[in-house]
Amino acid sequence: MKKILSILLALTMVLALAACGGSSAPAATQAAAPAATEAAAPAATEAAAPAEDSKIVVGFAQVGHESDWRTANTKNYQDVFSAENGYDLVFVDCDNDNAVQIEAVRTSIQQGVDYIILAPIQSAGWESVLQEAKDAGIPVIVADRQVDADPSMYDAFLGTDTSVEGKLAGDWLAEYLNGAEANILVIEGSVGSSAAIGRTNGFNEVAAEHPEWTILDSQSGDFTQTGGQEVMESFIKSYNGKFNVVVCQNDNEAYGAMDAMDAAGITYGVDGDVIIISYDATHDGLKYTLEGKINCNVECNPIQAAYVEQIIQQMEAGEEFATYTLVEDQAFVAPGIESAYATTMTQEILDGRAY
Ligand code: GZL
Repeated sequence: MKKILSILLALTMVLALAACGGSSAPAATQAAAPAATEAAAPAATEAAAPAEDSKIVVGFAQVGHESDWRTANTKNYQDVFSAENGYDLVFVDCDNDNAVQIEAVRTSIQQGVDYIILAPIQSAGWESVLQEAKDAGIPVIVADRQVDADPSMYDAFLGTDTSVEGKLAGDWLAEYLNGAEANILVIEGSVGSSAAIGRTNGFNEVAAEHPEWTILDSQSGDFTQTGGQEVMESFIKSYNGKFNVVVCQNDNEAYGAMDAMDAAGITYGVDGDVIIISYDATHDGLKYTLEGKINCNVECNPIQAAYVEQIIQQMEAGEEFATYTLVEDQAFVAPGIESAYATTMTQEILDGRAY
């Protein structure tokens, strides 16, 4: 609203000046003159929205509501960018639809919001919209996932490095297998998302160092439980009895895969035939890890809003701000597993988790 207020104020000043027969000098120059300021002030005040509307307006184009991780991420933004904290959060759930998300960002630009936060469903295709935001003078903070566009096209990135997460999963598996053969099935995240691309590349970098490993298949479960179950059911039809590792690129996919393996009588976890690796380390994901059903869970911290808010406050104050911030991650493993790459789960850890 701040931006709209300033436009209204300038417009009112120009109109006030025209009424006063002001000179043709640019409104900005005249705005400094007492007459313009006095003449404009009441009109500006009358024309301006009520004082409480001087909030910072933030347009947030969120991926969707596909997973427990996303739910925690959204709640975190709504808690931080609240009216009490001085914000008007224009939140759009883009329902995992790239076209909807591009339109949501364009609408924020047309509305003249003060800032745009973008959690991009897909990495590709953002150049023209980011240029439109830049032309409109609206700062853009890319959050959670990354875009392929040059960093000069937006103002800051804040999120996690999913290729590091993928490598961590691979390093843990190599430690756990200790040279044993692995026949691996991968349930990837949403196609074209930096989260899926990063986790796949990071894991494959380690797999390339292990000729005793075979990745039998890799399909997208779109970061949903339904997707994880459907892909796992398809994998079981093709590879039953031939695989001993399933990598799920988020917890909800893991829940779906577990349901499919239960239905097929396939055992998994520390006491089963199949090793499960998952990502996100959400509460239920860590509960299953504590129970030994998931062998290793690589965290991806969704509690990111406070970092973004700090950047916006620094922008507001004209201060230096971080243009690239990575949120720390770690990994957790089931009880009975000792690892140099991961923390062994305990009930105390689960009870202490924020999400
Ligand atoms: C990761 C995030 C991913 C989570 C999924 O940064 O973008 O999207 O891993 C979520 O649970 O759907």
